[in-house]
Amino acid sequence: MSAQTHKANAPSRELLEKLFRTAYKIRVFETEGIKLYRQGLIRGYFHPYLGQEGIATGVCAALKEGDYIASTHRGHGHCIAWGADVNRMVAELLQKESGYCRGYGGSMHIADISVGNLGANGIVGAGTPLGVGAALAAQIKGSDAVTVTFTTDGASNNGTFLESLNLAAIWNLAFVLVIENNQYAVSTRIEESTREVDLYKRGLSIGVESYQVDGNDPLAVYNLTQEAVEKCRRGEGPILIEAKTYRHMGHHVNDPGKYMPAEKLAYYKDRDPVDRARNALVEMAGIDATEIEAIENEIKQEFEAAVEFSKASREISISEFHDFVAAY
Ligand SMILES: Cc1ncc(C[n+]2csc(CCOP(=O)(O)OP(=O)(O)O)c2C)c(N)n1
Ligand SMILES: [Mg+2]
Repeated sequence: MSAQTHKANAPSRELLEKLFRTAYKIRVFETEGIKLYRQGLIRGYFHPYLGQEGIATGVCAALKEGDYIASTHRGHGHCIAWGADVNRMVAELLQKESGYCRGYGGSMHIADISVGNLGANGIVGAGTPLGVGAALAAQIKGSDAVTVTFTTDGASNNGTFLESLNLAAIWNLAFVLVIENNQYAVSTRIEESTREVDLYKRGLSIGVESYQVDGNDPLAVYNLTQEAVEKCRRGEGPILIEAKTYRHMGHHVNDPGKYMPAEKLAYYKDRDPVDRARNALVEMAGIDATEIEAIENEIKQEFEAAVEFSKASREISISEFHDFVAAY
């Protein structure tokens, strides 16, 4: 049990195109979504996934129908990579009835249990016990489903991290815990919150097979997750994956992120996950610039159509809110 780097097989054009499409779709969603926020159309918080696209993209491409994911407060990318309907996502952000949660949840509560998306979560670290619960249910039912929880460097200092992963380990659950180590919890640098910044080592300490991967390399993330998922389906779970990355901006849309050193930001922007997915498609599958442009235009149009769809949808009303709140 140790950290290992992945051994890449020759990827197919289909896979490379899928990775690029997903990463680019997330990029467009976040970039254009921020514009909607600035226009005052989105209320509440908005935590952009910009710079981290490689992780959701690579992980979700290695999963199949029937599997489960649990997300974080920075969850738009996970939903998109899981195949969520962009119309319903934008509508949710715009507080419209046609949104995933009828517009009552907003950015941090997009979920779709019907397809195994256990949801984004405003409580840091809460997706980990949720994911272990889903993995335990799958084991009891005798299903071969794998559950992936996306978690964060901040959450790795939360008690539920160790408690959940330890239970998954003693029960040999088909559970993959993916730490998106973007090296910040709001403005707190990881070096200020832990002595051991290589977070995969937390798994080793409790006997969990654990790996570290470049989270800005979608293909590397895919290859490693693929191996982890196969092991889980063979009953060799759980697996911990630490994916190192960096945000492209502050913690949320209104955080200028001035505390992020320019040199480090430039280092990670040079290793931009969307560019890497695009380059891989061009270099390994021989796709030309015209084809890339066509894919990009298609994705931008899909987002524009989602904005139109959402604007035309009915706004939620506060009086109806009580219809969806249960008191026991
Ligand atoms: C249990 C809990 N404690 C504190 C907060 C307030 N809070 C919101 S985001 C955040 C830290 C986020 O950092 P990290 O967990 O690394 O995730 P990232 O934002 O970097 O994706 C905190 C402390 C919270 N939402 N939930
Ligand atoms: Mg973080």
